[in-house]
Amino acid sequence: MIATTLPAPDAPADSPTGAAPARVLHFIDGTYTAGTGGRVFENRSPVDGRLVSLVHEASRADVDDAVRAARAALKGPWSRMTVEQRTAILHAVADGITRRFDDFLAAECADTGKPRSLASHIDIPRGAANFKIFADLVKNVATECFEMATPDGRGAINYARRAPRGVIAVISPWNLPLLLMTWKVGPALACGNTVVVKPSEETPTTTALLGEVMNEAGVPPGVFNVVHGFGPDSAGAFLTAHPEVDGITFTGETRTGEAIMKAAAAGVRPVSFELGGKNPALVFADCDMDAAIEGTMRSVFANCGQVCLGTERVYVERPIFEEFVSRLKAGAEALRLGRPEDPETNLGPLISAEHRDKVLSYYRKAVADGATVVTGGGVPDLGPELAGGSWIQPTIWTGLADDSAVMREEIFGPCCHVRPFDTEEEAVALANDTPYGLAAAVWTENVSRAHRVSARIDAGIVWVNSWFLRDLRTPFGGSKASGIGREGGVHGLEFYTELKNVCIKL
Ligand code: NAD
Ligand code: 6OD
Repeated sequence: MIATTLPAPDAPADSPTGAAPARVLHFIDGTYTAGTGGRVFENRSPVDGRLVSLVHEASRADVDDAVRAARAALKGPWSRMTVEQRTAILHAVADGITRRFDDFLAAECADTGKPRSLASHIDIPRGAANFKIFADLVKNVATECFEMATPDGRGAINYARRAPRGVIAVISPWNLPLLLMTWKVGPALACGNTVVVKPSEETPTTTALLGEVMNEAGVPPGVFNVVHGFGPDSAGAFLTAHPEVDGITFTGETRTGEAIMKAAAAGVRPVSFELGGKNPALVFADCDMDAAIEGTMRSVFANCGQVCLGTERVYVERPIFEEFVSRLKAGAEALRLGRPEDPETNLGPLISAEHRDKVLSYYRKAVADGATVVTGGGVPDLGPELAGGSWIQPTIWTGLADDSAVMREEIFGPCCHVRPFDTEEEAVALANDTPYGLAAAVWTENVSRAHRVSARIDAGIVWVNSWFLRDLRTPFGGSKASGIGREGGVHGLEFYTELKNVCIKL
């Protein structure tokens, strides 16, 4: 078996066993490599701050090597496979993830600190599903055909063909590392492209591990490549600016999307962007209150609030406002913070000390702007063993003005503001009063209202009486500052393939 790790020559002083920490390597042309840069960075556990691994940072030359391998692979055996052969290999990749479930689970929880119960239910199964769904989909995609008249009376036939776009750069975030990376690698490979992935510097391990599965499944060398590093002046910027990259698919912050879009302008390369959100939930007095509380609890606190689709603004119709706030408070206070492996844990830490500083700055801003802190608002004391982790209290506010920073900016933590409304008109206006347009949740038992309100909300995804209920055949993406394009089902084919018209004169 190929190793994602190398023994380190220099065990750091804080290694509890004195053993050398794991090393996370690049995966280029089917082989793990430390690269040429010689620099490593630390990957620390958000649970307790212990060193998880040392990660090799790609130099510009390493990124060149990865892109060169991906370009060469476009002309190799991968391009000569039938769609049946290619998609059979992608099924083998999905099966490989399932077979190595425990390895992926351990790696994902070590990098993110998220509860095992969450990662085993969502992150790892979706890692496998993301290959199966797109493998099955590309076998059944039809393209259009038009017959036309010509002056000589013989006519012509037009038909469309889809070709792979080429070398795709995949830049992924840290919140759902395997899920969000495979959500892009799955369709990219199913369409016959090759990829170079730059996972988040916070969560490199499951992407690195996927290289082993790719080799075991028979994916030809160079089709799937991984380089590690940061964004600016590092692997992310080297990759997105690389002239031999034909398209960039990115999930992350809107501001990073702006920087990547500038890089993509050189050579007019297409982008597919899944960006930030400031998602509203509208809770009408005619809702099923138990379902609305359960769904809002998940949408605010799942993954410690680090879900792009999560709710940060909750609008509740005035007659049920007090009851809703009090039940949400009780739910938040019942959450169990703890280690990933503890089956009782349902709230992990934030991803890093740096991200906790950012979220805490909003906790302070809320108070400075006059919020009522319904619950939380600070850092919990979980004892000396977890004192080095990035823990934070789940938090609920009321009483903020609609234009306060906490109401306008994405926080990406386990927190929300709850505000009353009086009419449907007002609720829709409040929901849309944001530069973002990713997702919204509507809670009502009135079916006409459900259709009416969903139609008027400016967002790429609206859930009614549910949240994060995913059918992978459906379009996924955001409007306004939340993204460009749609992935999911056939919609991703617009980005992952180049559509060509062939006109044949008869
Ligand atoms: P981020 O934008 O900081 O980083 C994402 C990735 O981009 C990382 O791999 C990072 O190294 C890389 N990067 C950063 N600067 C770069 C640059 N200049 N050039 C190239 N690459 C660069 O995002 P994050 O903090 O990892 O993730 C959280 C954000 O992602 C939140 O805003 C969240 O809403 C968003 N997100 C959106 C979706 C969606 O589907 N819309 C899904 C998940 C997360
Ligand atoms: O479910 C998905 O396919 C998806 N892209 C989810 C995004 C979650 C954001 O954090």
